[in-house]
Amino acid sequence: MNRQLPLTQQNLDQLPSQIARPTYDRSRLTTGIVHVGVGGFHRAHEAFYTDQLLEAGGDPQWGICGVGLREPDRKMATILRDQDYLYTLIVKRPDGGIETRVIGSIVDFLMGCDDPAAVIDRMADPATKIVSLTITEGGYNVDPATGEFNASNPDAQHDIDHPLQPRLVFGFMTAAMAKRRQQGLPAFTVQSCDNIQHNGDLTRKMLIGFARLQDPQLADWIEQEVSFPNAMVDRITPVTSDADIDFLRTEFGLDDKWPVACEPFCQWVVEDDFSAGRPDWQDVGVQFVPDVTPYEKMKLRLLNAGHSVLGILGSVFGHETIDQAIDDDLFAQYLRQFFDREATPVLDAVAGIDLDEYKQTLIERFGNPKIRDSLSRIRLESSSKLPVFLIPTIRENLASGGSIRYATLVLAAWCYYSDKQVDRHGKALEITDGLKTELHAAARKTGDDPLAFLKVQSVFGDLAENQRFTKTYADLIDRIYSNPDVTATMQAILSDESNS
Ligand code: CS2
Repeated sequence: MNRQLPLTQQNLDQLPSQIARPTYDRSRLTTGIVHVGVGGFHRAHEAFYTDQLLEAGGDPQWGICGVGLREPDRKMATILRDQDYLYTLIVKRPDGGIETRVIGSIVDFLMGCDDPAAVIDRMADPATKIVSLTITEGGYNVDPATGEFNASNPDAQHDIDHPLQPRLVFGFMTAAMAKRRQQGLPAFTVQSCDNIQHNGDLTRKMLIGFARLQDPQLADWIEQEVSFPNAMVDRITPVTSDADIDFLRTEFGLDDKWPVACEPFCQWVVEDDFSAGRPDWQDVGVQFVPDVTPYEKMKLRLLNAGHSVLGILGSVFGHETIDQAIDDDLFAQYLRQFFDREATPVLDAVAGIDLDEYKQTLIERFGNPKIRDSLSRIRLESSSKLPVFLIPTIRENLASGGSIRYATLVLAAWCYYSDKQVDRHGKALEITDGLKTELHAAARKTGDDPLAFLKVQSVFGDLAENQRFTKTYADLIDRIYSNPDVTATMQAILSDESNS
């Protein structure tokens, strides 16, 4: 197809009928939600649910204003603005079936680094009821030593000195809260959509921690007035590929500069604690529960940890994608054993959920061959992910006397690739991680001291003081360094365990 139709509001009517599109009147939408961190995940999840709701006749006050705080967000801002904030969601089923829908729930986009006042004003606007966040595990600015807000971050210092030109999301939200308080407006709800246990509680701690450094009275006000619902979020959303863009061009003649692809599965379990009201998301499948703890733990310790197991071991082996790794019988078996022997024994029961079935579903989701979720995405920012996804399982098994070898091998393989930066064939494996320099420097010393990598305190804490752990870890380091084909060690662990 030669003629390419640019994705804009005006062109929506001309799209081929196979592409679903908003039939609600987007010009009536106002922005009740300000979302910081508009990446693939937000666009496949919160914006998707909100679009579904608007399509079902939901209240038009719940349009979304996207916010980017930094220069790397500019590409998204520019593309969305050029496309009237529209983008295509490409849902890929494992059987090859594809559903496409243009999502219309985002109606504006602001860049904090260009115009901080515009972002603060939007958050402080009486129409704004929720500020939601996808700022990644590392974006919460936690001091690893104390678990408190990391005040030594230079950006935090900058924000304390320049309250109206903040850089961190906490500076923006604090400035907006100050304005609301001054004007006698109620607080907005702060809703974290990141993969962190008790993401709402952590956001509360960090926001109040920051506000207290700036204005203790305001911090008290936030403490009393703001709600921070905890939530479990889930939808596998790989990085958009050129093939996704080409697919829309060749199949439909649609020119969308940044669509988003995802799996059919989608889940959002949220504590119903919204001080300023919320969309009727329950009408489109969002689950509201009094306590999200068991759901989030189950997801982080099985799905996300499962990704890390396949992602890190698979990378060192030379696999490229999650489906390729799970298609390899040894990896599938190893993952299942990790789930059953290490992750599950330290999970709480989840009312209404059969864990066996959940694990089986995960294996099917990981196996979706159309998603092609790259291991390089899974490896991103491992230093923020593993302390949330995998290390707690090791700690709890150390405490209970449970098995730790499956998970510990992942840490040893992580050390190997942080040191060598190649897979077992010598092919480069890049490290994209806020702690890259520290990780590499520590891992490089492994030859002299097998436990050197564990000195990265912000990741491992005091794990290096546990003898059962260090013994297991040192043994696995020894094996991987003498034979970087991790499958030999995976095989050995599997057969040892089946004999035990
Ligand atoms: C992944 C997650 O980044 C990761 O390591 O495990 O992005 C995962 O795909 C999502 O949490 C799925 O909901």
